[in-house]
Amino acid sequence: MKITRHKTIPFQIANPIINDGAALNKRMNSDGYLFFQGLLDQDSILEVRRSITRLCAEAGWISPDSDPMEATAAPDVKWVEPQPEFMAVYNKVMRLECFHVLAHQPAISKVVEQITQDQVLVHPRNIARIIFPNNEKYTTPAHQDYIHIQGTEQTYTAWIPLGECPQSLGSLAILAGSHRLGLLPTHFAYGAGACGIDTDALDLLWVCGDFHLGDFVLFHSLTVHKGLLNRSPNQIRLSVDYRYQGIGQPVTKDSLLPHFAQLTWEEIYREWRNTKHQYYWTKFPLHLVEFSPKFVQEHDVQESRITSE
Ligand SMILES: O=C(O)CCC(=O)C(=O)O
Repeated sequence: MKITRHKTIPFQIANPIINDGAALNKRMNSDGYLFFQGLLDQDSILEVRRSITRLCAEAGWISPDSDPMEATAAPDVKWVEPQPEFMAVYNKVMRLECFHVLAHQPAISKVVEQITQDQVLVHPRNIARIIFPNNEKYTTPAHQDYIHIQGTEQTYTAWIPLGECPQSLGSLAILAGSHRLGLLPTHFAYGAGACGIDTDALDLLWVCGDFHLGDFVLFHSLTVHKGLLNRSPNQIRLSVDYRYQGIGQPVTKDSLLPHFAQLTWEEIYREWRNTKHQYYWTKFPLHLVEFSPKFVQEHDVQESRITSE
């Protein structure tokens, strides 16, 4: 029998168990996610927001008479990845030092270290999201990250909004406990990743909430999650998602490349002021494995249609 659940409940807050490795593990194992409030450095997040909104403003994506930090979209602008107009700005975002450095927030690594019981590898393939309002067709579909990352299932994504992000601005929802179902079948979908999962028959609850500056949600690579529709009248939702695993686990070479791999690390690093967070993964004896295209291959043809729309 098909059980359809539409009920959504609030995130369970993990701050009270932050220093209790056993409790963190227990909750990650049962729920597939951990939601933390106010742990991240606000100034570092705002620096990334300032840098990205400046690039958006230069591209004419921000309403001309507004403060770029408010991320008010210019009328009739609605680009999505991987359209060339989007990628022209996105590749500038990829060059931002502060965007990559933010992935190394100690608060995130400390949690991942307790879960993996290993030294933490921060994947360098960092992702930024620039989500225009009321673009339902391209809202991130329900999916599992594993098919895009591979290496080890024990990879964890930290999703961080670059500012206040109420549900109405299109925050992230998590299907609690869905990682315990293993890898689920996918179908083509518009929106980030282009692979969707039909969740109607899954007897699980969606959890979500309003994010405040400094909040983040960390989830397992098999945890089903989706973007909520950005229903704001004109505000762009800005967020980043970063990935973490234990250094002893396998990792694909692709996870060590820049997102979309349109730029080289050399190009990305050209104007950085500090070298501390450059090529840091090359110092570790990593267990490199190949990425298998078998999970996404069938969707590629359709994905190329998005580019030409
Ligand atoms: O921010 C989004 O819309 C998508 C984020 C996502 O899918 C992820 O963090 O894995």
